[in-house]
Amino acid sequence: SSTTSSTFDLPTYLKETTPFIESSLSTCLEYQSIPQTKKITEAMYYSLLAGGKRIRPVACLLSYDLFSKKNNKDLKVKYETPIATALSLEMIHTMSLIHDDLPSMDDDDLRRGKPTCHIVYGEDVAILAGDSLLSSSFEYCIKNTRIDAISGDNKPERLLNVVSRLGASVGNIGLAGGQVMDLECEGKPSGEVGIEDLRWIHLHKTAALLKVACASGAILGGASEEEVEKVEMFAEKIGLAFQVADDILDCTASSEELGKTAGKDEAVDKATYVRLLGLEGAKEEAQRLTDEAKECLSGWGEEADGLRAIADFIISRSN
Ligand code: GRG
Repeated sequence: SSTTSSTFDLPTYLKETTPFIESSLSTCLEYQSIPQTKKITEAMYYSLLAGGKRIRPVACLLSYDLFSKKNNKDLKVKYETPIATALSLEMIHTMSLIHDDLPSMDDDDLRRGKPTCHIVYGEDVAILAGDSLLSSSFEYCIKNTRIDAISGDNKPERLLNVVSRLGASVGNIGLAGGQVMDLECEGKPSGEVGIEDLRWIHLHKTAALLKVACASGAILGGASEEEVEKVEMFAEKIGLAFQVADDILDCTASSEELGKTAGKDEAVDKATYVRLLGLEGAKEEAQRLTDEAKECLSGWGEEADGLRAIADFIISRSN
């Protein structure tokens, strides 16, 4: 594994790009003119703007950069084509977090250090805020993607390709399917859940959205089908690495915070990478997946350093 020296500096990129993503997110839902929609829209914005790493939008924009020739200083101009998709991805991600935290799912009171959507707005409104974020994400993507500015041929087809992939990533062979398989496995003793089950869950719960993030950026940037596949394979590996890293973080955090979480689901017999592979084994697995991810980019030079930096960030992050 080599972290070769690169001209791309991820902290600098994030310092410039995250505020752009967040300010665009803060106006993506319209409601001022319709007072009846105040409550649901507030609930949607509450979770959308509650912080978070914005990894999926960033992955989409960096994937776009790999193919687009646009290099404007002004991010509004540089990203006029992929920004709508990047925001849609964050809306979908936020929906999945709101629903994941519900009493009938993980039953969490806190997310990103703040009370969860259902704690603030009630379970009924939280369910509807999630549903609404999901449908608004498609509307937003279709209405706001500057199709005229797409590079390459088949402009409308590229947008249709993106939207169809977004849909697939949420459904029964995506987020929702991964979540159901996760619930099924939680009902079993951890000894009956194997590494392949865990892989399937995380391929769908976590990697699916990162895959469409990278694929859609590439598609809008003008990538060929083969190029899209390479970027997708990259995303699949970092999606899995992300989850292995999460299990490692959970394990190291819960030994520090023992007692705080006792009685919650962290304490129950649950299959995780750390449990199945051991802490050292899990660390090796995360590194192996990151190396494999970078190998998918071996056909590119320094123009892929942004994506390589994301891969490194995912396993070295602290939250
Ligand atoms: C309602 C159709 C429908 C689907 C939802 C609840 C659900 C089905 C799926 C659960 C998906 C889920 C919560 C997956 C875990 C993904 C994950 C790794 C979340 C943490 O992501 P980060 O670390 O979070 O990027 P931040 O806070 O940085 O945004």
